[in-house]
Amino acid sequence: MIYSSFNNPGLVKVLYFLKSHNTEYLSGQDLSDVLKISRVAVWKHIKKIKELGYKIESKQKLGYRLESNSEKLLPWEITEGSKTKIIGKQAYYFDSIDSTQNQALTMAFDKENNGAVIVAEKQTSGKGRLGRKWESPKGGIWLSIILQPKFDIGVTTLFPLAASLALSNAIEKTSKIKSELKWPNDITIKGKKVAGILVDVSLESNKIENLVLGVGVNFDVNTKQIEKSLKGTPNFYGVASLSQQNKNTRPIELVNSFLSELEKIYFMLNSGDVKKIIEEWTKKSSTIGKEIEMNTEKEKIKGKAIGIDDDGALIILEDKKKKRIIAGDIIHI
Ligand code: BT5
Repeated sequence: MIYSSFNNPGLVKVLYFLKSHNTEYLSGQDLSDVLKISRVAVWKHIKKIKELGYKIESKQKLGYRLESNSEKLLPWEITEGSKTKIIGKQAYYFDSIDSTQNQALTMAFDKENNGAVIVAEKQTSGKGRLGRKWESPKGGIWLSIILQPKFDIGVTTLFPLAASLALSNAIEKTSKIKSELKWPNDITIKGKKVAGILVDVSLESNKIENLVLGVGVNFDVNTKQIEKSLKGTPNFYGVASLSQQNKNTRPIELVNSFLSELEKIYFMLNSGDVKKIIEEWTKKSSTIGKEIEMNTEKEKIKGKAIGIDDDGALIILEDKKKKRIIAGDIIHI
């Protein structure tokens, strides 16, 4: 099942009319007259709206009233709810998909799709970095965003860190939960991973053609079950779920806040303003100041993380010498 923000204009019209009049009952005839659609069409849309998880009270002789919203991340909830200029102005919702990242990658070259958001209720083959597995059952927020940025190729390595900062800010704003940033792009709560970020970049003669940002948030998932299936996988260090900390936030509020935060940061990157992002990332980071270890095929690196460079590289002190780590998985020790 696929819905886009633009292929159901009738349904969206009825829904948003009900939303803006949710203190009163509206008859099928009222809706038909005001919205200039047939009564049969009104009835069909109401039926579909209910199937999508919105609660609509219907009373004989009085009509319909929207009682509550759907918990699904439906595309019109993203386009109508986000206060952004580019990001989230188009959205696609899949009830199930292999990977939103794969889907977004097939759409990323089309200029029309700049800022489009692809959301899935569950992924059957979710991806982490380096082709790893990303567990994506129902209850999480799994989305990818297509961007065609103006910034220089050098900014691509900082972008995932900036995106994780945007997500952490959005979590704090909507749920009042403090999360931490683990280099390079993980978001953690009490040392366990609550969200992961993946960025695929496509280059054309040294310029960024497009960039696909994948975001996975354990919003309301069974952490024990996921942990059981992930034991021993690379970069596994426990799973946290936002719902364990706060049950009152709605997923759509978090997504819309994230899109605003992301766009703010995206515009800063586009205008070359990286200092503030690095400062804020460092403030929220659990890595800086810690002893860390990293095992690569060639060597074992061990030292104290002291900061990040303008390109997002981690600077560590190893035997009093400064070293830059550009990519990889680190362990906090
Ligand atoms: C990431 O990779 O953290 C990037 C995750 C990106 C997922 C999103 S969901 C929407 C979009 N569509 C996709 O197909 N992907 C993106 P990395 O840092 O490499 O971490 C991968 C490791 O995290 C795995 O090897 C596991 O150990 C662990 N892991 C997998 N699923 C997890 C989960 N749900 N919660 C916490 N840890 C998980």
